[in-house]
Amino acid sequence: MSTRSGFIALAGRPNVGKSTLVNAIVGRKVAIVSDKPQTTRRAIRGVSTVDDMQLVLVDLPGVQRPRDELTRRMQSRVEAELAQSDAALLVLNAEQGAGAGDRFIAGLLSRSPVPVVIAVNKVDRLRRPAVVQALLEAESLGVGDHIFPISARTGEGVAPLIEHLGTLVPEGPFLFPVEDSSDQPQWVILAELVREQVLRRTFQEVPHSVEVQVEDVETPRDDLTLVKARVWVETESQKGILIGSGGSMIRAIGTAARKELQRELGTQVHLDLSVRVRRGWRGDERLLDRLGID
Ligand SMILES: Nc1nc2c(ncn2[C@@H]2O[C@H](COP(=O)(O)OP(=O)(O)OP(=O)(O)O)[C@@H](O)[C@H]2O)c(=O)[nH]1
Ligand SMILES: [Mg+2]
Repeated sequence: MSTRSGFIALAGRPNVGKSTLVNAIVGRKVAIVSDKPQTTRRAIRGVSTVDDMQLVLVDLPGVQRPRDELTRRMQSRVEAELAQSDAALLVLNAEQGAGAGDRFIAGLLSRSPVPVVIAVNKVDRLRRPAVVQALLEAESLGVGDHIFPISARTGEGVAPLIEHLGTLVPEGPFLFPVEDSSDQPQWVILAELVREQVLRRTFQEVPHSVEVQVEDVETPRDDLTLVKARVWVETESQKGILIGSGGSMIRAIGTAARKELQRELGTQVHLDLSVRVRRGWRGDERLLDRLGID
């Protein structure tokens, strides 16, 4: 049987639904999702293998103007991944049409040699005439021969998109073992699931100031995993917010995160969470290296 396999890099502004779409195509949660912009910080490869076709979806941070070493690394990662992929999938938010940020990204993509496909996401939020309007705006970006209206949340329109992406990857051996769904090491997956619960419960600058590091994973029994994780914040007041009055916030984060870790690991989980202040961690190159953000 001849196989096809290749990399599809997702580009788009923060919060348009790139990670939700990668999860929908892979069929399981490989990337965390939140309603806060700049959720994704690393390039995450999500793998979908169906019959003789393997698509490697490269989820990327939303394209934005860098503000510090963290966001500088995120943007240079986006450019490097786009250059190395077989195709780029530009994701737009149908509710917002095509704005200046989208035009900037379209410009980047039009100068790259890879084929571009556009997914106009979140059509579940719109009536038909508004969807048509969003598709016209997408077309006006002048990149991409194919435009797909989709909802990553409901799955509407995702199957034809997958089928088209399959025509863009070359014949060749699978790039990942068929049983794999992601390239992320376990300690990163676990840390991200904890961070997702922090993002759900925090606002304004706090989500951007939080990073989670898993320090230790032990399996004393087949049905029990001990996970020790550290939540980094930048200021004492953020630490206070995350701990909450009488520890209520950190308990809520811990309870919700533990459920997610149990789902991921398939065992009972004991989660030991601590909150630490590290001023300016977003500019700390050594810490970013250790966190795998490169
Ligand atoms: N209604 C609706 N909401 C969606 C859809 N896709 C994503 N969302 C929501 O949009 C928000 C952002 O989704 P993400 O997948 O985290 O977006 P992203 O593009 O990966 O964002 P960054 O990682 O910050 O660049 C979340 O609240 C999602 O639940 C969709 O098809 N319909
Ligand atoms: Mg994302």
